[in-house]
Amino acid sequence: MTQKIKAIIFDLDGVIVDTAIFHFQAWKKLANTMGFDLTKAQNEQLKGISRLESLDILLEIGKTDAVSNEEKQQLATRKNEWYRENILKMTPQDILPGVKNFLEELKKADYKIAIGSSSKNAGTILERIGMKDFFDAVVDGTKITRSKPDPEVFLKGAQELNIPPEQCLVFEDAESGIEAAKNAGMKTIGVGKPENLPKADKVIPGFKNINISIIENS
Ligand code: B16
Ligand code: MG
Repeated sequence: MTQKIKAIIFDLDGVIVDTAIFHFQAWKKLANTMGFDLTKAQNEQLKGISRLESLDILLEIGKTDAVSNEEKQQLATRKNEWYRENILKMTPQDILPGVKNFLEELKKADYKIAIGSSSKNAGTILERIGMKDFFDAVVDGTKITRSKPDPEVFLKGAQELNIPPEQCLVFEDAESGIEAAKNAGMKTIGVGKPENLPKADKVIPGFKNINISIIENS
């Protein structure tokens, strides 16, 4: 018998806010300074992955090897500074369309809600968009040691909510995040284009016109 969903865990970048575009712009700028380009399709590989692991993938894309650990730290810091210039300008207006309504509906219906993000900047973003105290739990890149597709971030979320993983459903915009949720034994709904999220149980383009019947029918 399928278990009744009691908790919903949201990825942050690309689901609640469109920071995925800021990550892309900053990685592209870094690639350009090293003499190569990063396409939107290649950028899909970086979504949901930690900063340093993303850098390794970027260096592979640019066929740039022999970079010392110290240089890697400097490159990652440079990317993060560019990225932060954009997120520091964010306001509550940057919450993606339909998201706030959907979250409020979930709260009214007594679902537990959490954030499960790989980002070390999640706290800053939640503060900027006025949602720091909105969620029942926030698990981000500062609380985990293994990045998606490892299930750690979502298992910690379920644990903090005190709900078994099989009663959790995850919204994710990255294939690595869908895999992480599946590895945690959770149901998944992808946010984005179906071709980028082949392993998701279901895919929606965003939260505009979406209501909680999508959970009840999962
Ligand atoms: P930071 P999410 C992820 O956030 C992003 O998708 C990914 O592109 C980024 O590299 C990662 O966070 C680490 O972010 O550099 O801010 O620590 O999608 O899991 O909310
Ligand atoms: Mg994401």
